[in-house]
Amino acid sequence: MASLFDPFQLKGVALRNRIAVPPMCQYTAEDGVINDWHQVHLASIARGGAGLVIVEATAVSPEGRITPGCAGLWNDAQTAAFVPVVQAIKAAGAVPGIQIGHAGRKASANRPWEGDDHIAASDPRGWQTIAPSAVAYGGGLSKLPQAMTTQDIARVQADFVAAAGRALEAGFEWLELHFAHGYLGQSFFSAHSNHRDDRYGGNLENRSRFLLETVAAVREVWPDHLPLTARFGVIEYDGRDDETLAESIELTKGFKQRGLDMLSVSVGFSTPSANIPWGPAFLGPVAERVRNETGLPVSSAWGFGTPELAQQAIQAGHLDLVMVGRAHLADPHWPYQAARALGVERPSWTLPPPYAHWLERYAA
Ligand code: 8OZ
Repeated sequence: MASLFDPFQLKGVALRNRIAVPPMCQYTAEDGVINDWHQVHLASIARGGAGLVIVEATAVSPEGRITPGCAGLWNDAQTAAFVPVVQAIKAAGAVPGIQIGHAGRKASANRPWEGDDHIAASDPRGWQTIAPSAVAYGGGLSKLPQAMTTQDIARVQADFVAAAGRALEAGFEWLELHFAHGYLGQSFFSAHSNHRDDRYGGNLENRSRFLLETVAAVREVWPDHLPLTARFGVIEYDGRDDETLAESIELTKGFKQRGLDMLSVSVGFSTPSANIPWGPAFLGPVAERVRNETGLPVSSAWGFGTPELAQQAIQAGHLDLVMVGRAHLADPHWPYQAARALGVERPSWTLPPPYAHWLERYAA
């Protein structure tokens, strides 16, 4: 039986264990350039022992940012600022990953602690949003996006490819495409947000087209030996779950054919009226079904943040990799503490010799 603390190999990349840190937006970049805070945040978490640390949702273009404080990867200054972060994550023994994305109709928002709503049209901090169709999300995110032309679609796909190239240049070894949470990729797939009547909307094949083309285009520039993954909301909890899940599984098969290496299974967040059954490890069985029906390795997040739940998700075969996010913010040494709680002896992967020396020499 596999354990949370077993190594995990995907393509040419070896993780020291099956604990991964998912992207967690800090909303504190300036003009998309990350800073000392991101360095401290990511380096300290990497030091704690996770196998993989994925940098927050990073926009492929200025209008793709969720908030004005989101990280970006469309220019040289942004690329250069990631280099020391990559180096720190590697020095701490973890694999450096990054999530690239475009927020679509959910872009141009205030930071969560400053309203979490759309920035008013009259505010110079905001911008025109774009989406498959001119349909607003609703609630506090009520700005009407501009429907994308096919030229806009080609341009955003080229932005994804360019950002992937920049991620490689910065030294990242794991690339995740953000196709979840009601952002641009998800919104092409979901009929809640995609009302197009051209080849990018309508039936499953057309609603999948933007995502599949983007995966194929990024795979062309992202080296074959490095993992390419996507985070995708396979289910909405909007009362149409059987159909959505069946369609998501078809889409995932298409991802696999185009060279995607793993799916990070999440919720769609395409409608504010969803009724999500939040609870411990609630996505575990959903992820297992996606893996069983597609043959693609899976990870997931949301509610796996106790040692027992994380270990159980691996041992039960629900997940290949467990994403532990918020628990790492509360305790950057979560893997070390989890190993102790589960009785895993001498987790050398998290105790470099100087730490082992100090912790063991004067043991009480
Ligand atoms: C969960 C729920 C809503 C938004 C992301 C900032 O996915 C998010 C997010 C996560 O990047």
